[in-house]
Amino acid sequence: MLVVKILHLGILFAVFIFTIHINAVYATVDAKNNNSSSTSNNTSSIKPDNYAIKVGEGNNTSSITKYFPDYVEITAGDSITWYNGVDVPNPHTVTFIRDLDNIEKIGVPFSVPNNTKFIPVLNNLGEPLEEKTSNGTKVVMMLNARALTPTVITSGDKVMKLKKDSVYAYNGSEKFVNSGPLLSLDKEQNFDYSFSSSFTVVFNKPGFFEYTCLFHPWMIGKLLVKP
Ligand SMILES: [Cu+2]
Repeated sequence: MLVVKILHLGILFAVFIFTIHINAVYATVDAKNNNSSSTSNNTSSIKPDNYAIKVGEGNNTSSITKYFPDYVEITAGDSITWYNGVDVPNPHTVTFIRDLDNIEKIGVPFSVPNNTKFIPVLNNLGEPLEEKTSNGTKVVMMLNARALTPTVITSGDKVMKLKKDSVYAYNGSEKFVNSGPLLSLDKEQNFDYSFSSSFTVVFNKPGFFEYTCLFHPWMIGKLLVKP
């Protein structure tokens, strides 16, 4: 029962914490090819391309939770830079998840001794979302740093923290590759934490890959990396 509640809370966190979205039907494609190349010739003399994908679109009345474009074909060695395209501080992530067991949710439960006291630092504002259990511990919901900062979890379960606005070389075997929340440039000051405004991934390994947004799991992006 508790587990069900906690799972539910995790979903609530993801859906609830940030702005409510109007998932409007919209189909503008805004692919920018920063270094356009007219050939798909795969010789080492061809300079890799960098593609830009806009993450979300909209303003203070309507927000579109979609990647623009949501499908691209690139060549091994190319890179993609994702950036937030919303006019208001509305965060989205770019998150590659190898399988469902590897999802890192925004809010996750932790067990602490029952007598643990949480002391607010902001003018006595706030209190932890917690629940007592029968075994002398309590369960508190915490924000998950792996969801909220640029993070990679390798196939060997090594957790790596990336820098803000990182460039990461994806090898296709990672369990979890996450941009953390991306915010439009100049919108970062709306939060107490310094988020990224872009995330760049270099794709050296051919394959078909999908990614999503941890806040809006219905946002799906796909890409084909050709040899
Ligand atoms: Cu999103």
